[in-house]
Amino acid sequence: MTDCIFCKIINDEIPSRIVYEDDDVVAFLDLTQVTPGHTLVVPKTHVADIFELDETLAATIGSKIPKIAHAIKKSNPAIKGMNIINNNGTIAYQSVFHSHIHILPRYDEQDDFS
Ligand code: DGP
Repeated sequence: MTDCIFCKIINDEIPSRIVYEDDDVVAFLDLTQVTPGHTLVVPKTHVADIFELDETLAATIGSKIPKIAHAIKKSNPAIKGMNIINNNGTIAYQSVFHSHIHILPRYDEQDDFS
């Protein structure tokens, strides 16, 4: 899709910090970095949200999450856990309408990212 920001990242038309890529998905650092290492896993096929995702593509994306999560955790020993989140629809805080999974590393409570 021509004015989709994530399609532009996938097509290398705008820069991103890619942490993983294969034939099906690309994973890159979220611009806003809610916590350090905040990563988005994005299918290379444009689908807006969970309601456009078929079972095959959903299974493909899901199958990539553990190895990407492991790679992120391995990159920083301070990571203690992760939230894995998928927002669907404006009401659910989706702001980019190309389906994606957030991987949010979590650290000790006392860690200060300000
Ligand atoms: P959501 O609100 O669930 O649709 O998440 C969209 C995320 O996409 C949000 O956390 C910010 C991120 N984002 C938006 N534009 C860009 C961009 O141009 N580059 C990168 N790396 N992330 C972006």
